[in-house]
Amino acid sequence: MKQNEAGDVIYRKNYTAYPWNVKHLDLHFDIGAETTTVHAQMEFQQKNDDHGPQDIVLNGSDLQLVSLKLNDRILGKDDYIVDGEQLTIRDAPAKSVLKTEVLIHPAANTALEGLYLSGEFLLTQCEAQGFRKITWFPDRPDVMTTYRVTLEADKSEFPVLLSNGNETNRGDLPDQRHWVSWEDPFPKPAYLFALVAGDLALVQDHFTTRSGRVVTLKIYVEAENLDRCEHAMESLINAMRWDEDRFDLEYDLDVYHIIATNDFNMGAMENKSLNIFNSKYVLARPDTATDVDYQGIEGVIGHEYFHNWTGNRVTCQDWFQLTLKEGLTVFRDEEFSADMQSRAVKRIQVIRDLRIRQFPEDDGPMAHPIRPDQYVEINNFYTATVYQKGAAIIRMYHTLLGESGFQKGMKLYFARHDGQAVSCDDFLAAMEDANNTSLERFARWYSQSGTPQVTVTDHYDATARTYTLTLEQSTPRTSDQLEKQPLVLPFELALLTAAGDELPLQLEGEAGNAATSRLLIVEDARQEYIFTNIPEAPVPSLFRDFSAPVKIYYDYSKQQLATLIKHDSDAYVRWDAAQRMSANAILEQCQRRADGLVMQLDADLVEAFRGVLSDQQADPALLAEAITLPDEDYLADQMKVVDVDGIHAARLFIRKGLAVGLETLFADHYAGLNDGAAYQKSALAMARRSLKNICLSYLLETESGEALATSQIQFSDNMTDTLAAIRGLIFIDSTQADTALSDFERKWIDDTLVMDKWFIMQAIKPGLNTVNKVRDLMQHPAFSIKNPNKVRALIGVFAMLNPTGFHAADGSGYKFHADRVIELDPINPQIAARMAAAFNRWKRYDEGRKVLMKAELQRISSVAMLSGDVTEIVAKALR
Ligand code: 7MF
Ligand code: ZN
Repeated sequence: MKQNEAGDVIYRKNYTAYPWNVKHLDLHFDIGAETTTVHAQMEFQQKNDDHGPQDIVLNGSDLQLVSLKLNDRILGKDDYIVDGEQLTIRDAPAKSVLKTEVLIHPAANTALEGLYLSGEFLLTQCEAQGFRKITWFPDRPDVMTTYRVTLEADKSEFPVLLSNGNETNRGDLPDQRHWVSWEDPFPKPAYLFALVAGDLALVQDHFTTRSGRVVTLKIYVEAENLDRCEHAMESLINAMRWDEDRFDLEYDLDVYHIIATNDFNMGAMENKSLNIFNSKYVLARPDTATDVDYQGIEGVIGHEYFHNWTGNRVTCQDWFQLTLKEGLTVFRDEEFSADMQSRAVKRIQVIRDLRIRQFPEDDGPMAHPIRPDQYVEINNFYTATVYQKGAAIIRMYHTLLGESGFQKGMKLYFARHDGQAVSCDDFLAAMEDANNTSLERFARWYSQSGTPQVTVTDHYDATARTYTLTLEQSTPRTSDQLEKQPLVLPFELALLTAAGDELPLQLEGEAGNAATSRLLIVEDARQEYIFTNIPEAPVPSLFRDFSAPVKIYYDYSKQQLATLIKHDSDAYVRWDAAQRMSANAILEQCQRRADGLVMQLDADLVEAFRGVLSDQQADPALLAEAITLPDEDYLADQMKVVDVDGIHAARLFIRKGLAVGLETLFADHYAGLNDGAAYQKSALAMARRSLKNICLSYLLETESGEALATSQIQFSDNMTDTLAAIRGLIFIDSTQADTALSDFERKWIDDTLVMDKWFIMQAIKPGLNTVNKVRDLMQHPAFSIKNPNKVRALIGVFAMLNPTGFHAADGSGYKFHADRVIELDPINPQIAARMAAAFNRWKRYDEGRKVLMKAELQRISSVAMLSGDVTEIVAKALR
């Protein structure tokens, strides 16, 4: 059952190459939901045949072995050893053909790794180490080979039989059976293998590549979803065109398949020419999916498509290098989304996500560098650090080298490594060599964990007209690493006058430099910059576009923040200034509340928001971002000891104050945006809906809101507006909320993706009663603990996005959640481990909550037969 039953620690430094080449792999599947028979034939060739016969070591998990043959000789008990998940074949000759036959049981596979059943069809998930649940094989990414796959099955039960590459042949068999064979010409690691077998419907289109290759694009879904594939197809075509335009990369096969499944542990998977997607990231219709869903689909379709070059053509030497493909591919999908929608809005969303999800990881028990040095269970290392911080570090190469330097580096990377399994060092070397530069110090970003803190202080000398800016960087020690070094920080800077004009930035000793925004490179722990000819004490606009993933400390006055909010040309700085001002106001009130004082509304904040909302020129989506208050977890991160209820109450107080103070403005915006126009998918229409719905959420804090929300539900022709209004009613505890929820339920009861939203709305409701609601909802017919989307929607959302519910002082939320982790562990250890991580930051809470959370962690850890996945998370949390 368990991934790594021994719980062994695996170290990056122990990497050794596999001693054999695998020349080819032939697979034959006799498909059945209960039992599938897998025949494999693989040709081994010693890399170094000087020393005669050698052992062949293969990986396997939960396989029922039928037979083993080496060079056509049946192997007996003395010819091989099975030890846990390893099969060792003794003394194999330098050239050896191994034939294996095993039985596997897809319908019994609830872990959703390997071959498993989803509804009526079978499919696979092999990353990172799922192939070993299909057949014996060296299941490591540096063993690459070509695959020929034959699938045989009942024709009516499994009319569609898919695998990687091109279809080469098919035929009928006796007893209403048939077969199809596939050949993938590109050598690939086992984690990119996939098969799909079942009765699926098809939407088809095509894309002609720049060099004239006509690629057939096929999206396979369950028949009832055929009318929800249009956006995914459009996104795929956009992604293919974008990768040609921006990265000069073309698709390399004649077919591209996407399969949507309701049962998937993660977002999607880039299997060569046979991507498998969580249906959440494929299926959309305006009445079933929100604008955020539409954007998510575009991003994930792009992400998986971009892996074809960054991940598949060039893959990872070992799993420690995961960020080589993931950080780079996230960077690429971020850029794709930025080019498709509004760059500034996308950038802000990425930055917010990094701060909310990755910064806490760096500050908790799971802290690790983007390239970890050790792990117990690799599935636990598909983290915000590897992905989001990894992408932020790729973005810094881009900032340092510029678009053309970066693209030169990419070109060299592919020229050197196409068809290879490589390391992060190889990527860095390609960037260095293509740009004739050294990135030796920059490389520390790969090995150092933790979020650097940059403290900025300044001094204006009115007589000398000089402005001195001092940056001090340090990275606090993390749970995995005590010693930290200074890092290379790209530092984009401008200086604004009080009137909001950018000043020319001339450093002391420099000849005339008229640039008003400059990229400086910070390398040392302390660095000082003296600017000359500065006519007044300026407002520093720091780390523009978030040029380095750091925490920035500068003691901005309210007035300085107001200047940035009003005038800065950098959207991130403007947004960040608004966030700072809001966060300061909320945290101040939180403190007053803790001191037993009445909370007070900050008039400057109201004025700043009034200014933002009065900007007629701004992109409505940017306005929406600017007036969204920092979320409770982000605020919690700013406190020494988290005051769960205080943050909630103070944030609500400020929200309400803004709503009342700016009611006319919100109402005017709302009225203007709520223009009765029919739904449109355009970026502008989405931007307008986002601002409209933020305005509605404020108006719900006033008398007028309830009626607006009720009418919005009634007249809505899209899920974005419907959901925003119902969520709002639930949030204010309106008497209309129950009706809205039950109407919604009646309408969508048979639609599993939409019902996820119904669960989320209820699980996220603040307050002490929600734990009981969530417990009841687990009995709802649309809920299943075996379905990861359902688990995330109800259990995950409650534990991770509902602080006042989860952290109820009596421990009821903790106990409920620990029970769920224990219940999930034998069903799906990967998902159980993700859920267990909700306790990771227990040490940041007050004594009472700490004791309660620790006790739950201990209760989980004492469960017999606990999976390696959960054991690793819980053990680290308790350390
Ligand atoms: C966009 O990375 C960003 C991240 C692994 C599974 C998809 O392509 C993937 C797979 C996990 C977590 C996040 C993502 C993926 C996985 C993902 C998807 C889209 N190789 Br685990
Ligand atoms: Zn990926």
